[in-house]
Amino acid sequence: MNREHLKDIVEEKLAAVEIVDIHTHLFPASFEGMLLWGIDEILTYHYLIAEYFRYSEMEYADFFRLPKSEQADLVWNTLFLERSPVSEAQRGVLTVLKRLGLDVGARSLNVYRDHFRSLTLEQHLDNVFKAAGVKEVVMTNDPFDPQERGIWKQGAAQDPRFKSSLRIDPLLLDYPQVVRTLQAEGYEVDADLGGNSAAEVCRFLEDWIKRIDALYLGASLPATFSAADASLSWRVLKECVLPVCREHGLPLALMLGVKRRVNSGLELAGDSVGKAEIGVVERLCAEYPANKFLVTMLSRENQHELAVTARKFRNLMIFGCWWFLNNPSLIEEITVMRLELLGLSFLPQHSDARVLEHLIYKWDHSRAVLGRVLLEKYEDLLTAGWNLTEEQIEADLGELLGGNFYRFLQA
Ligand code: HDL
Ligand code: ZN
Repeated sequence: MNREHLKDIVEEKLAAVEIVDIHTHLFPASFEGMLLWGIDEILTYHYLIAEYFRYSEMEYADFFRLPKSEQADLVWNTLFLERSPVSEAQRGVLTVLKRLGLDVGARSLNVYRDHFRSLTLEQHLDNVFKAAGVKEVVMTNDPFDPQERGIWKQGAAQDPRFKSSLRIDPLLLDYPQVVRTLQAEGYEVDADLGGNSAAEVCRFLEDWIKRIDALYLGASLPATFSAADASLSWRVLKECVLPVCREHGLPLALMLGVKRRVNSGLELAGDSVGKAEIGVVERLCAEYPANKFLVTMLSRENQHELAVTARKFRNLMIFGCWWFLNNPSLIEEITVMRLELLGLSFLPQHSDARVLEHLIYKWDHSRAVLGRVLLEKYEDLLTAGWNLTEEQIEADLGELLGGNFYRFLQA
C-alpha cells in the first residue's frame, strides 16, 4: 500500500466505522423530555454559557431565569454575530448546522429554529446517529434522580441504540445524604454503614444493574479523592461497589479530577479541573485484580501517568479526552502519546454528548484528529517496511472505536 492510497483508506475506513460512544448524557425519545435536542439546547450547552459570560456583566441568576430561547439569543449574538466563533464548542455549533444541511452563512437563528421545529424527533434522532456514524451510545443513568427513577419504574420503552450505565456519585461522595433515599426505596441502611447496611447497598446496586441492564457502574470523583481507608467513600467502594462489580463482571468507570462548582453562579458551567492522585488508580488496579476499571482523567497533567499506569495493569482501560481535554490540540497530543505507549489498547474518545446533535460535531472533530495521528503512525510502519492491508486498518479502527470496550466488558 503506498502513502497516497493510505490517506484515502484511513479516511474511508474512519468514515465507515460504527462508533460505540461509551459515555454520554443522552436519552431515548421515550424518556419524557430528558433528551435535549434542537438549536436552543445546542446554544445553551454549558460550555457555551461559560464562554458567553467571558463577555457579559449580566447577573448569573438573571441569565438563568430567562427562557431558554432568550438565553440562546444572547449566546448567539455575543459569541457568533459580534465576533468569530473560533472556540471548539462554538465551531461545533457550525459543524452541526452544516452537517444537517442548513445554510451556515445565513447566520439566521430564526431560520434554524424553523428547521428544528419542522422535525419529528424520532426521524431526527435516526438522522443524527447516521450523520455522526454512531451505532450506539451509553447513557448516564442516575438512580438518585427522581425523574429518571420514575421513568425506569414505569418501564419506559427502550431503544437498542441506548445502552445503560449506573451512575453512583452520591453513593460514593455523599453517602449520609443518600441514606434517606435508600431507606425510602426500601433498603435498610444507616448513616454510618453499620449493621446490614453494606449488604443492603449491594442489593440496591444489584436491583438497579438488573433494572437498567447496566454495562458498567460509573462515578465522577474530585481531584481530592484519595484512598483514605476509614472514609465512608472508601468503605462503600470496598464493601459494596467493587464486590458487586466483580460479581456481575462489570467495570467500574472512574472519571477523576473534577472540581465541582468553583463558580457556583455558573451552575453546570461552574465546574473546573484539578490534578488527581494517580495513586488511587494504581491502588485500585493492584489491590483488586479481579475488578475492571475504565478510567478517564480531566487534567492534562494526569494523562502521561495514566497511560503509563495502563501499561502496568491489564484490568485498566483508559478512555476519552474528557470535557476540557476534548479540543483538537489536546486530543492530538494525548492520542499520539497513548498510541506510542499503549498501541491500540485504549479507547481514544467518548463524546460526553449532552444534546443529541453533539454526536455530530464531537465525533466529526475527533475523527479528523484520530485520522491524522493514525495516518502518521501507519506511515511510520510503511517506512519500516511493514505491509499494511485495508482489512487490518478497518480492524484496528473497529477496536479503537468500540471493539476494545466490548472486549473489556467480556474480559
Ligand atoms: O460528570 C460528568 O459526566 C461530566 O461529563 C459532566 O457531565 C460535565 O458537565 C460534562 O458535561 N462534561 O462534558
Ligand atoms: Zn459526562
